[in-house]
Amino acid sequence: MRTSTLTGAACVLATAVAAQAPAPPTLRTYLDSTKHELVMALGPVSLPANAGHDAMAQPPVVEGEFPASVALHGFRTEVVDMHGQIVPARVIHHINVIDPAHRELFLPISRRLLAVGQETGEQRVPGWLFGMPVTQGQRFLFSAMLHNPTSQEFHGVTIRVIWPYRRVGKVFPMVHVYPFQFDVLFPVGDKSFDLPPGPSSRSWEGSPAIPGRILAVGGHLHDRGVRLVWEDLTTRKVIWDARPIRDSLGIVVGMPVGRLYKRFGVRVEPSHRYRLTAYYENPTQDTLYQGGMGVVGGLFRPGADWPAADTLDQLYQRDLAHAKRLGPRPPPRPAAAAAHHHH
Ligand SMILES: [Cu+2]
Repeated sequence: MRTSTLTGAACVLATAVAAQAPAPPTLRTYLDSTKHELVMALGPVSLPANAGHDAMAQPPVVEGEFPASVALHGFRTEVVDMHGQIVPARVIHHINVIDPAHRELFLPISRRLLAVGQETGEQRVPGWLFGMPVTQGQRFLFSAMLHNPTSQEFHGVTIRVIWPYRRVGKVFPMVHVYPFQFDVLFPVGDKSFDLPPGPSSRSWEGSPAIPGRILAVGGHLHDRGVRLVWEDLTTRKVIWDARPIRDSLGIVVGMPVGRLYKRFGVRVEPSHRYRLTAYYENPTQDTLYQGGMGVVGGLFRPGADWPAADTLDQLYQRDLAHAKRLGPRPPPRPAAAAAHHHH
């Protein structure tokens, strides 16, 4: 009897607290089998008007599990408010989904399954041909960084990452593919860098853990970015050379996508060395704080078994801590740079 009275009191207390504080955002992952879409939905989140990503409460990094064994062949994002009205995609600063059980292709860090910014748009490959297999119960980390450059505030916002899927059959999808990333600020830590006045560039070099073929490639640059070049230094061949797509105001609205599978892909080898260079041109007299990023990502067809993650590896541990936002943060923004336009 005594126990139930105590439970009752605790229950009343919990209800009172819940009435005051907004519900913390939670992640739901489910299959929409009529649309053949796997959905990751995070919410509710409040987005105050005119709020930068460092000025608002961010949803926590959350862990999820894939609800079924399927093959994914694309993704898109969707942001809606509590009434189901579409919220502008500009509120997405970035969303990352990582698979801590497998390593990245070019580094012993967790595999990046998805990295999107506001300009990424919808990406899709033919589902009968290509698919990224995931298994029921497989864990992932979901991290969303939001901001609200608009003058309207949004409440009860849900962020959805929607992946078209196909059941894995004996024949289809014909080719199992896995995502990879290659970032000029590899191996670990924050992926933005300052831009000095005038032309500048950043690059990183590395080799893949296993051989295989790069089947599709896309990338990400910020507004002052002029070019992204990814090359095989051993053969001196350029794999991908892209300039950003801009709107009439010069804002980067996207990057071209290289559908390398149309010419059977580009082979990469552990014995070769690869380099990615991001070129920037800053027309102002000032250093642009955290104004640059340079990354390519795409689909890879392994030519050997994909190695499991070595969870004791130093880089792996530092990267995972950073992904969970436990690692060191970038230096605070200087007051003079506060008005800088980000993404
Ligand atoms: Cu960026």
